[in-house]
Amino acid sequence: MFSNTKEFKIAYLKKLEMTFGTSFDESTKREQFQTLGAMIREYVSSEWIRTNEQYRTVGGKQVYYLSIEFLLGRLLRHNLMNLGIESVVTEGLQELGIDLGDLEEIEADAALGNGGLGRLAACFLDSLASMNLPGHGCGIRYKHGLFEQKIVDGYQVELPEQWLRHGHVWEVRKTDDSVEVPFWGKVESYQENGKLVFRHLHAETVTAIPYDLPVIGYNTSTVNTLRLWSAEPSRFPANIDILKYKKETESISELLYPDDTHDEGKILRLKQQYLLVAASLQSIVRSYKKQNRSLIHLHEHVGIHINDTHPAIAVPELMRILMDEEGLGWQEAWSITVNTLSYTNHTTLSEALEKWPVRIFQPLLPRIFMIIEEINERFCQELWEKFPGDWGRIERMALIAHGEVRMAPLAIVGSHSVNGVARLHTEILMEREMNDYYQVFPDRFNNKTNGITHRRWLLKANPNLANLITDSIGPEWINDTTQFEKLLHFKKDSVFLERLGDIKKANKEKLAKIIYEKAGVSVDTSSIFDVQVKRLHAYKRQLLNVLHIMYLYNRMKSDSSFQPYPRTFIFGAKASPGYYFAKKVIKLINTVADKVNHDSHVNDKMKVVFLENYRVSLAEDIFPAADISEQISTASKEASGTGNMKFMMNGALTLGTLDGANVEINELVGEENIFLFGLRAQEVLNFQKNGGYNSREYYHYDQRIREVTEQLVNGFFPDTDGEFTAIYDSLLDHNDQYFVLRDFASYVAIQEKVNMAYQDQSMWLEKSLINIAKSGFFSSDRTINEYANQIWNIKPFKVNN
Ligand code: 26W
Repeated sequence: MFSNTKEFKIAYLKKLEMTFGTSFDESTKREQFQTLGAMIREYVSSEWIRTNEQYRTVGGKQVYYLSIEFLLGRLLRHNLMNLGIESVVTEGLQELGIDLGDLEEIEADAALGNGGLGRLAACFLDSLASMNLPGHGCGIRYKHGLFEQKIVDGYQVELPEQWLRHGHVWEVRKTDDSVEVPFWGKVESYQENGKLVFRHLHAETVTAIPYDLPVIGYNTSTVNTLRLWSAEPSRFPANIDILKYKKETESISELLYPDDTHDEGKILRLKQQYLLVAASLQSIVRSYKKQNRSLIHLHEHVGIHINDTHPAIAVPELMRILMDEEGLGWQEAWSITVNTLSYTNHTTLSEALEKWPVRIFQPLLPRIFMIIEEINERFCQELWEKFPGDWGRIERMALIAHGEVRMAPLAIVGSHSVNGVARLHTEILMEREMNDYYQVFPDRFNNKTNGITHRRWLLKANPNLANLITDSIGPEWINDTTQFEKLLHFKKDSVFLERLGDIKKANKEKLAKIIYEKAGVSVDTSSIFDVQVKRLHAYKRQLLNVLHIMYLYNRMKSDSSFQPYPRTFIFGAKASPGYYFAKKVIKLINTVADKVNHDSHVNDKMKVVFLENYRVSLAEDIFPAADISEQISTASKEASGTGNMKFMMNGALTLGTLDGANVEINELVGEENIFLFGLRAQEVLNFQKNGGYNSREYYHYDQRIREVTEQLVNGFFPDTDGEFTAIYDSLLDHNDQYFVLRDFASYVAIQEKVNMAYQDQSMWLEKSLINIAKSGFFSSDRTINEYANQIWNIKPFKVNN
């Protein structure tokens, strides 16, 4: 590349002039950004080609991670960092009078995901490449990513997201690798030299065009690929309405479905899932065959991972390819399929489990449906032999029942591995949600506790802390986060702890500026920054957080002796557009913020901020500035959480329930370095199974609860009558599904403990350091290492230059 700023400047200016035909002085920030992006992408091409070449020629097994979401965020500084040229480029640009930060701001987030599942996929890609593991991503190139959120008069308003408006510097369109994907039509079967063969007739085909993005590993020559498919009209079939066909076809990759826990069941979503799966599998098998290996050995050279049930159609699609296109028999095809596929479950929420009505599924995907019927037939036969006469079990476990195709059972039966994303979650899957399948396939179930890429969420997002760590224990942690343990040596080192405190304070100052710019609220950076950022969902209990704030407000107003340590409550959350309750909670948070922030009796001690349009690039400014990490989901509902890990790695203390990965955070840091409260998972599951919870009791016995709930409907908030009735009713009439009132008292108590603890800064900083030191386990490098060794059986491969 360019080893010094001089070389960089020459190459950069030449590229800019060549690309935009404009002089540097005339060039716009966007032209300057696109020039730099294009330079990097072109530069990595040779390593990219070499990586693929060597994978093809000498490489071992490769894995393809199929995900309907990849929440990538911005890639400019991340790629510069992984290429080890961040400083030469920063200085080179400086010498040209450009601030790299300004160019960064130009790049739109690639928001091709909703939340946890999509961001996990992005972190996994970074770990695979940085660990020289042959692992690629397969996704959809949505024209519009997750909507842009505007808060208007306290309400969420969704605006279409336009990340591709100015093109996308990182992608390469690979037209010649396009694939035809058939929809509709019918299947005809006939004998051919003694074999039953199937032909898909009168299908409406769509052309899937791949756009490839380089996935650049950290400080290595490995460049893996993220292939994003875009739907385009294939050759225009005769006698159809061209415009309708064109619109319908392109609409398949037009938009990311903005729901992250609610199965909409829309046919367009099913088309998206089949486009992703059919295009990916056809292109995977096509490049595999180029290696002149027999398909009999496919599973020894290719692993295909199903990220939740959204790509579960991979099971019948691989069967279709192996049988209909490659001529294998059922049994052969089935064992290859099971050994090639593996599946991860990310949620136990019933409304998130995908079930496709047969009346939608069968006409759209006739051949695929036939194969699922056969898989189901054979599976139920097996069950009958294992559990003769046990109709109930077969009815519960069937892949097709009550006119629906159940996608989770399909993924389980068709995969050799089924994993949960945190230990508690996997236990709940094995003992409850998927116990029937666990009994039949005990060896398939395993746990892989989630992780995050410390390169983005610490090295990039919090460079001051990263430097302090490197100064203290050396740079090895960047490739091996178990090194963090060495930081424990400094837990009594006041100089070190003071630097840690200064870094946190500086990050809080930086965030305070953003809060003032974006939300117009001035916050006190010496206050406790208490942060809850994640999708808005009832089970994540942003409502509990805001009811506590109302309680504090009431107390401050009624009891002048009540002087809690100053606190700034920061929220960031998008609600699925159709999720009425969630949107009401956003309105409530903004209404409370308005009241608190404009009340001079309290606003020197308390501020509430709702940061709009929470996304990856904003999150990178929030985690480094947090003191308290709110992880307060109803126990048993949050499969893992990954925000909790990002806060921990940036020195925030977790305030949470023993849910998801909080359980493993607690085990690592010890309960004196975390703030736990609330019902345990077992208690919640028992209440759900056996009843016995009556929220009205807590309303009656706890005056604090009565006051805050009544304030939702008694005009406490001016001209909002009826605005929050739905919330009020959910708590009292619908018996508070997520135990908000049940956990209220212990939440207030633990918040009081935080209040006291924070006032002993040296003790607080020691706890903060212990959290950082113990966060190494939550690097996605550890997680991917486990997937590689225990599920995919892939080995690191050093690409040599
Ligand atoms: C059908 C609609 C839909 C869309 C997305 C249903 C479910 C999803 C995802 C599975 C929801 C999700 O993002 N789950 C989150 O996954 C994270 C990564 O494993 C976990 O850390 C979170 O706990 C889990 O809620």
